[in-house]
Amino acid sequence: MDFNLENARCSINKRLTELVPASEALYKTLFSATRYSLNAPGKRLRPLLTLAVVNTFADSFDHALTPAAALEMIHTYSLIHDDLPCMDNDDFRRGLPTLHKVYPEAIALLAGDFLLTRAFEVIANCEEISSPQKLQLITILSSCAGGDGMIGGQVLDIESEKTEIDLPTLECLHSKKTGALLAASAAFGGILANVSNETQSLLYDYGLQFGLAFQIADDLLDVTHSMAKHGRAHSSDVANNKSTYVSILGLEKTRTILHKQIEKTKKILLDLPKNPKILLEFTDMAITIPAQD
Ligand code: GRG
Repeated sequence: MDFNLENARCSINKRLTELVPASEALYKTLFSATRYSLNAPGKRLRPLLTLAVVNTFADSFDHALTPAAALEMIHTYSLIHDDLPCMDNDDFRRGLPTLHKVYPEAIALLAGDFLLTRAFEVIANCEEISSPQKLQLITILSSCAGGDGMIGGQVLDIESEKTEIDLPTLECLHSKKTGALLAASAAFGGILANVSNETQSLLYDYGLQFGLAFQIADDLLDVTHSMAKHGRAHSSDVANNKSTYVSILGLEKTRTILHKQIEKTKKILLDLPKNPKILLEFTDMAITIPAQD
């Protein structure tokens, strides 16, 4: 079975537009603000990961589009809230001014809340999947996006600002903040393809390890891009005194552990009961290894 990334991305974008349509309701500002962030050019990695898993086990991913779109809603909510002045206070996201720069801050906060709520609503109302599948999706999503997942990771991140943390603490922080939602995305694919419990646990682990590799690459890119552009590290992580892989390990060691982490991630795929070609290619596409200078 082939997986066409661009077709899959178009299908996700179309479903997102259907699930959060333009509205003429009294509170239409909420819908237009939400669509501003949702329609901005994100990579759609989390829903794509779900569809790539489904296509590894089945011929069609159509029934998976709404749950996959729900993952993008949760991710977009986290970005909107993360950019707010009370958190990272960022001015740009996905190449555009952040939502709170274009709409009032309270509307940005509420657009994030709306996306978080809507994600669970669209799964609960999805007609293409069974009730047991809905329950499994909601259970894993609430756990991975919640206090012991992404939100917990964000709290660890905030509390580690301006303090020096060690590598195991940084890894724990990122496995929750970034890894948990990617683990949920891979697990969503397993649930939607009705895989065995054993395969499901491999998929979850793959998503988690993929998340760590993705985060290490993101830390590296942040530094290499800002060095190339400004001649110094110039990111909000630096501005907020946050520990990163590069600040703890330095550039060279970070490159080395990125390569090791990518290998560890791909190795999990070799134990799947199906040809892992789509997921191996997805991993290579999604994790950019910055060029050495
Ligand atoms: C506010 C509850 C709450 C959580 C925020 C995920 C997160 C936690 C914050 C986002 C900030 C950040 C830089 C996280 C690291 C993971 C990461 C690189 C996110 C960006 O994901 P991409 O690259 O973004 O997939 P696009 O825009 O392409 O979707």
